[in-house]
Amino acid sequence: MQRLNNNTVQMLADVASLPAYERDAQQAGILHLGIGAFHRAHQAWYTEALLNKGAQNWQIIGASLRSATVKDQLAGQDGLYTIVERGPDGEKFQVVGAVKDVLVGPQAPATLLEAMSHPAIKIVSLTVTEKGYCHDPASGNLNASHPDIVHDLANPETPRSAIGYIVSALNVRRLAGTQSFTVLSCDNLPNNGEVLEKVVLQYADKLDGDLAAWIRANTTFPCTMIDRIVPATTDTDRQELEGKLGLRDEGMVLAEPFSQWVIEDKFCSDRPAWEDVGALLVDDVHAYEIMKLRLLNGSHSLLAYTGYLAGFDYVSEVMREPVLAKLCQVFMDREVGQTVQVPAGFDMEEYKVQLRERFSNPGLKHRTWQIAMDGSQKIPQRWLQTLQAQLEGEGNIDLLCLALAAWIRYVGGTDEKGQSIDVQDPLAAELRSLCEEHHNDPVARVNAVLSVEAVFPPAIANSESVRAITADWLTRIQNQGVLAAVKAVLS
Ligand code: CS2
Repeated sequence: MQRLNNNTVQMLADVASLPAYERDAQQAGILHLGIGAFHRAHQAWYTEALLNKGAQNWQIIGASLRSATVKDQLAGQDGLYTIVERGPDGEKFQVVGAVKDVLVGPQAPATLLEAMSHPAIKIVSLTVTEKGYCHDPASGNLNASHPDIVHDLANPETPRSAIGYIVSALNVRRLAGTQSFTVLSCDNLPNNGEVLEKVVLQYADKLDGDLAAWIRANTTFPCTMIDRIVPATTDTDRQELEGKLGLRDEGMVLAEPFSQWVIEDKFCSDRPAWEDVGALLVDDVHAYEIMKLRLLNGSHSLLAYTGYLAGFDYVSEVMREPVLAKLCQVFMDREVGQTVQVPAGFDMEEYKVQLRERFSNPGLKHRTWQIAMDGSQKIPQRWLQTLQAQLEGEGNIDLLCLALAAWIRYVGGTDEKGQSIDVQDPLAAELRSLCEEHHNDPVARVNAVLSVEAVFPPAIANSESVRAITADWLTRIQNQGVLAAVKAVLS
């Protein structure tokens, strides 16, 4: 089967929208670290819309900091790939040309650093997931004993972490007298720009105080809120698309129709006019971030752990189970919604309904297991800040504690049928051994897990009510199974 590439792309003219600009006449203006499916369906999609409208020199050089998978996928395709946008009523295909090249850090760190240091690059953006920030999620400080940070401080010319690459590239620009680039975090962290700025400056300070001072004076780190549901692509997806297009596309991504990008307008260099293609450029992203992280991602994680334990593979299946759909609604209405300030012009009730419709989209096979990954890095901003706000306001915390109990049950590593769970989490081993140590005692198990300081702030770890309600849920989940336990409370 022929591959999608410059020579074959015109064969798709009748079924897909294609790049409407001269790709070879464009320079790259953005270098993106972490070119996974999410970036290709989100920031690259916005940028493509702008290139299609005639914008110049904003193509993207993508970089992977771990594997060569995306490079290999796009190598035979001249960087072209298809976005399959799938809603409840059908699907649309768009071939995207925004990605000029893909580099792989571990294969050639010097090449990646050179690309980042090129004056044409105005923005280094990143989606490296929560754990890619090498920080302590509870305090926001750089984790100086993180193996990649230890390595990068000793070998700044061949870094491994995003932080190491950013600081070394900024150093090259400083020494060459080149203008700084803007560092644009696009990960699901609250105050993502500020979190990144803090770890970058703490890291730079350890290398060279003058460099840290130069970064402080010359570089900006806007905050962003990013939103689009993009499940990991599977081989079945690729095969299905091949049947529909008559071409093989190894780099395809699947996404829902909905998309949102809110960006703090704080760039130290030129930027694309993303506001012309639907992004919102604002002075303050905070309210949007909180709303999205607590309502969307918070509910997503709740559905992922309870749904996985109840035996569901996909989020849309979880939403078809009335008990869990109701749980999601009550969680939003009674607990999370209480802590969220609605950004101007937003209708919160409509937003919550829309979220549940998005979760129910049967066209997306979004695995509960995928969302359940890296819980220790995700739950602070998804649940714990909400929990803290509810504790301070003496609000309801029952379902937040249920969420915690389901997570504790999950990281124990065995599901309700006795099958082992492939728990993917930087703290997986520690969490599992805490659970095993207190296998027969839910109260002790909850106390032990809540004492993990990298995840739980003292206000939560020491809260008697959080401990008691969570232990109670864990006992009920163990005795009755998660569905029956939830049903007993919500019906
Ligand atoms: C999900 C997110 O995997 C996860 O943890 O909650 O990737 C979610 O789909 C996106 O943030 C939606 O914008």
